Amino acid sequence: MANESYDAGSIAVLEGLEAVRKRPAMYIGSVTRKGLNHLIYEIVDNSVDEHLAGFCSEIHVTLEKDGSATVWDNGRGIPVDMHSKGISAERVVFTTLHAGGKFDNNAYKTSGGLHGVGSSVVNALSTFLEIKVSRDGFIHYDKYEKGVPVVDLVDGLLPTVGKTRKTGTWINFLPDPQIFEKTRFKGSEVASRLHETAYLNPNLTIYFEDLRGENKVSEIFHEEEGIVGFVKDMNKNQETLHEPVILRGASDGIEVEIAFQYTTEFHENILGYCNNIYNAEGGTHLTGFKTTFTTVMNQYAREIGVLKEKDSNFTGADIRNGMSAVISVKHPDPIFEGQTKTKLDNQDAAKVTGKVTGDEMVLFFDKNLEMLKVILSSAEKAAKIRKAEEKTRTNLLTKQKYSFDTNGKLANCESRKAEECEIFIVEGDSAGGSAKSARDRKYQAILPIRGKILNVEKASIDRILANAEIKTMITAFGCGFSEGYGNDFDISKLKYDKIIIMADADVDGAHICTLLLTLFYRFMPDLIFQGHVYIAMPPLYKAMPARGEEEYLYDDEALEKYRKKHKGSFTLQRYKGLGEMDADQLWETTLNPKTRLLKRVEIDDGKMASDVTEILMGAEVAPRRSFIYENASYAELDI
Ligand code: TSJ
Repeated sequence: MANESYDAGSIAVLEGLEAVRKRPAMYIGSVTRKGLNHLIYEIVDNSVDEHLAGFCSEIHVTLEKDGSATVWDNGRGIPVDMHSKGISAERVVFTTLHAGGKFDNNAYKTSGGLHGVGSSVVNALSTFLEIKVSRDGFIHYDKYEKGVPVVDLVDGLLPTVGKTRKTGTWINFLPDPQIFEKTRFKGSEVASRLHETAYLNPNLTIYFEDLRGENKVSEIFHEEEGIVGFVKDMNKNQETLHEPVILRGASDGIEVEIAFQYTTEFHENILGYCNNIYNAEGGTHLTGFKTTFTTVMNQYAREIGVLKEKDSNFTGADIRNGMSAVISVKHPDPIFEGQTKTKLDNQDAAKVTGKVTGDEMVLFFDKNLEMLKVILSSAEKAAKIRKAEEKTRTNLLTKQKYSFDTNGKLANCESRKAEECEIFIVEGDSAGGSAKSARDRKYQAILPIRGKILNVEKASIDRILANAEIKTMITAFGCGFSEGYGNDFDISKLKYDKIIIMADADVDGAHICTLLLTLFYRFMPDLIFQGHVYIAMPPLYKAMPARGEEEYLYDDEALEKYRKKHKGSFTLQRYKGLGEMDADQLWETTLNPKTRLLKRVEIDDGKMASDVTEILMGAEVAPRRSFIYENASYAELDI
């Protein structure tokens, strides 16, 4: 009997993992580098859970020379004893989809969204996965290949490979190149995510090593100040108005922690987390915080006379003008919704976050009147600008309705099927002109923009909307914009599947990219989050060999490679800018989906999101440039 049920069980297991290998994207979101890095986060999240349960203080993450990743912790070690199915509990963890339930060891599982799909999915998608569990005096060993166990059990239990007094879990796995388009983890992104985890878990120390390059990378993330440190990090290149404030509290089994600090900047930057997961689309915790914060601040403003009886209230956006904040909640049963399942949906999270915000901010500001005044004067400034420009804005918006599609500069495409349409935003009139004649007018639209668009980080919303280039863009995309005075953004109305920024590969081009990405990120973030924004990579050179085919080279590295490979003589043509290419060349190199090179812009975690604004704003051009090209990442040949 026992044997029969074991066989039945193991067949079900294999079918389960086979399903993961057949449709990996369903389980990890994508098989690009983003999905690849997710494998590491899936594993690390298990160790973080062990930390939250109170048993683990260290996590070590190593990117190995052979392309595999090693993760180990000093927790209790995955249980290895006999599970009810008649096999080691460890086998159940690695071969059952959503092995959870019985093994849930703490109240705040990092489940929901793309996260928490678990170790079995990583196992299924790895060429091999090796495990050592230190527990009960022994080191227990197991190994899988593409999810299938290759170690013989001893009386249903794992073999041991040594004795130890310590406890913990060690695993090493190699992502399967049959599954993933890219199998090289992106070190900087993994490090950034681990740093974020350290900010959210102040008693945890995370050791990160990247042994793959010439120079070994080694970093230790330990952030005793927690999210206060996170907010300081967000504001590190900004002028701040006060020391960060921390508000903490709990109710109904939900824990809330909020850190904020105002800067002289002209916008808000508020990051939400639930159970350590970044909520790119925000959600109820953010709403709860914002609503209460606005109400209480307006009450204070009247109390101390910043608002007179006849004055109308500050808007929420007025009050949050210049605010950087991190809101971290722990919820026993989180529900995520939204386009990318990254929006917290629990109503009780709004209630409790609101309550903690109200109670704690009153306790704080009653004792810190000076800071209260500084913050209210920032709100006053924002309100003044808003009022002065509100009228103009009304005019602009009505006008905009009627100017729809009549803007002379947009060369629209013929197709109205959004899923096949592309819009190129082209720097400069001459490049715009060539692009217009080179394009496939059936599905490619060209929108030339002149000179430099406004720096949206520095300008008020009204000036931004008054800017001709920006207005044209918003109108062309068709889905409105969100921020501040209402949320009119509707991605379902987007008229193009791909929005492609086409700028020269020089400093000015990088600047244009920066400004456009900042614009999208602030006012149409879903365009980026849902993968609609791309950067065209025009080649720097064309190599024309005496014999053989000519080849476009996209960077200096490619040129080096070419020089090494081609012994014979060749002519090298260097493109200075898009404007120099004729229509045929432009088609071949930048427009033709069969031959062009596009980079999709992806912003994954909250820390990176806050760094975007930060890095994009920094005064120096060089780091910006490298930021764009590294983090507008995942160069994909779009064939
Ligand atoms: F993802 C994974 F399974 F591969 C993995 C899990 C990888 C790594 C590096 C660590 C872990 C992990 C799991 N660390 N700590 C744990 N803890 C447990 O699984 C555990 C330990 C004890 C008990 C208990 O009730 O005694 C329960 C659990 C879930």
